[in-house]
Amino acid sequence: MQNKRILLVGAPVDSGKIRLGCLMGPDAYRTARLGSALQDIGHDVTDLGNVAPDRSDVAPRAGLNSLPETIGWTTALSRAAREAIAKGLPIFLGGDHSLSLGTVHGVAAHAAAQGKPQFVLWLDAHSDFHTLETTDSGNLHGTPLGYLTGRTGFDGFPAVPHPIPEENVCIIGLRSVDTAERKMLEATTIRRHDMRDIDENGIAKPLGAFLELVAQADGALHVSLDVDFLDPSVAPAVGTTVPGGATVREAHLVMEMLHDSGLMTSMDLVELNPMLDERGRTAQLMVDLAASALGRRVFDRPTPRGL
Ligand code: 4U7
Ligand code: MN
Ligand code: MN
Ligand code: MN
Repeated sequence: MQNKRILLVGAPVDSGKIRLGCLMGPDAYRTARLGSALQDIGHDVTDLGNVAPDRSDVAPRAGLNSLPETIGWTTALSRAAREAIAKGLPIFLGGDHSLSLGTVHGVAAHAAAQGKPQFVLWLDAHSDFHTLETTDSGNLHGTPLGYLTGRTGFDGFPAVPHPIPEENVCIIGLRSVDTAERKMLEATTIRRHDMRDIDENGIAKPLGAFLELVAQADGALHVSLDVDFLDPSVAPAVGTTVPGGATVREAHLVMEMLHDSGLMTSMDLVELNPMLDERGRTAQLMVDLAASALGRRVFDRPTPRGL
């Protein structure tokens, strides 16, 4: 049996893009019984409820959607993340991906205080590497990796005293990268594996190599799982679907390897929009993936009950 202390932290952030619905994500995960799934494999689970955004007096900016609101979420979630990670392994229940502006900011501060290097695994169809200056859509869920790696162009946001070193970031699942992001990304040492790379080489090798680096550095590892990492045929409940994503088994294998490594110290589940789901199947898949990441094995997945 496992016995980690797991904290569920609701982050009903919906300010990172135009289409609404991600604010229902935390309750969809609760309804799909994330807490008891983790208890069933032996963990001590505490649901801390939902975080509320700080008030922000930053002025709105033309071309950027909900900038003040997103800054208010960033400061509140950074604080909540620092508090939660001091007690155990937080799982942040999104909410759109702009929540990672705050959660990773917070966990990185905790790692720095402990003298540990922070690593980030970004499972996503997109690179989310825009700045406030380069985004065309104005949707801030497309910016967290730019912010967290310390790029300039985030006026109004809290400073990033502990930027994630580029070589400590690994993105897997890429298949939709804007021109501005590609140009910036190509000038970095961020590790990136697009779906063609996964098709040719499988998902285990690049992930295993990254986990090896984390282990050698004795680092902290934050995992940010965007629903659109998955193929839309198995995970329809997301606004930014891109065909050609990870299969159910590829995603589970990532989670199983994360568990075996024992390295994951925090996790985001992001971009679930329950308004777009089909009978809860995407919420359920995300819950099953989180359970795999925390130790549920493929041969002891329960037959669904209560249908
Ligand atoms: B997600 C996009 F233009 N790049 O900037 C943008 F394609 O958190 C999409 O990964 C961003 O879902 C997707 O708006 C953000 C777009
Ligand atoms: Mn994303
Ligand atoms: Mn995405
Ligand atoms: Mn764009």
